[in-house]
Amino acid sequence: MFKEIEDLSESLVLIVEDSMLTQKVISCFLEGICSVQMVTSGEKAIEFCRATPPDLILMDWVLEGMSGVEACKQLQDMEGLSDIPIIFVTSNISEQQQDLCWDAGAVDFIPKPIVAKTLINRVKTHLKYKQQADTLKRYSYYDGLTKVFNRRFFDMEGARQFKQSVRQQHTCSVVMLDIDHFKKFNDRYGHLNGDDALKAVASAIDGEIRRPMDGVYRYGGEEFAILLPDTEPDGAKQLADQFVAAVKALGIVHEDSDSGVVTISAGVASNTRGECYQDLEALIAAADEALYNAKHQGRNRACV
Ligand code: GH3
Ligand code: MG
Ligand code: MG
Ligand code: MG
Ligand code: MG
Repeated sequence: MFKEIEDLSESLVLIVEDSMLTQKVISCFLEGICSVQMVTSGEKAIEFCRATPPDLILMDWVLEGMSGVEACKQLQDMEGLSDIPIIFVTSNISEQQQDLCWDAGAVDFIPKPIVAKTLINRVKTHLKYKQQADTLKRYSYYDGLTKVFNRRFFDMEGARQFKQSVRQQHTCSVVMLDIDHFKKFNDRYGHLNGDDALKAVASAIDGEIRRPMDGVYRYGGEEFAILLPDTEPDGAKQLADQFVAAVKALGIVHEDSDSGVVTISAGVASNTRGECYQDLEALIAAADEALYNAKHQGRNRACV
């Protein structure tokens, strides 16, 4: 779910520097502005970024083993790490070195000996840019009302995951959910209460998700889709039953619903070796058909 960020103190800067003295100087200048982590080589920087992608990297030029430029190039080519801004920190930077630095994908450089104000301002500027870029990215992937992923991201992620599962010959599953008699809920309790119910339903569904690769998406008005990579039909059905139970357990009063509270219906479909679909659209159509059956069998249930 989407979370807002406010200041730079939560931003993480990785310092790649083999001189203890320079490490101390930089971390002293940045104290109180952002959090700072140190590594002493390009190899360790890559390892660190894989586990914990920082918001900014301050990269030394001359390092033991891989050079700073080489580490910068490798990071720029790695999936999910290419948007981490890298600033070189280096002495006597020649015109040729400046060329190399830009070509490797750096966003800036800071000359040594380090001037405190220059370091602080460049770091602050790039952290703010990074934060704004991250925020925009989040806004473009999340639904404003329910804070789960939006339809736009579903179309991107769904297609990518479907192709990946076919390539790896893994089963992937999708669950389509629809709130029962939601028009009547709006008619009786008003649109604002309808919005609150939608938020509560989204949050209840999200609360059942345990694996980081599983995602909840607002597919349409009061419809949600859940993408479950590497999930067999039994597991997907079990999770769908959990969604149905979790929403009912919210106990949101709905006098025009059969059970007296807000409920959902769910349809499950899986792309397996035995039952394979041509594309994501075909898989969704199968889940929609199952959802239709759930509605016709009396709602408040999940069907395969
Ligand atoms: P069924 O059980 O067959 O799904 O009936 P239903 O009334 O839920 O289905 P229908 O598709 O007829 O109505 C969906 C309703 O969802 C209508 C619409 O007003 C409501 N809805 C869609 N998006 C929103 C939203 O963002 N906020 C609110 N409050 N209501 C929404
Ligand atoms: Mg060095
Ligand atoms: Mg609907
Ligand atoms: Mg509905
Ligand atoms: Mg089937």
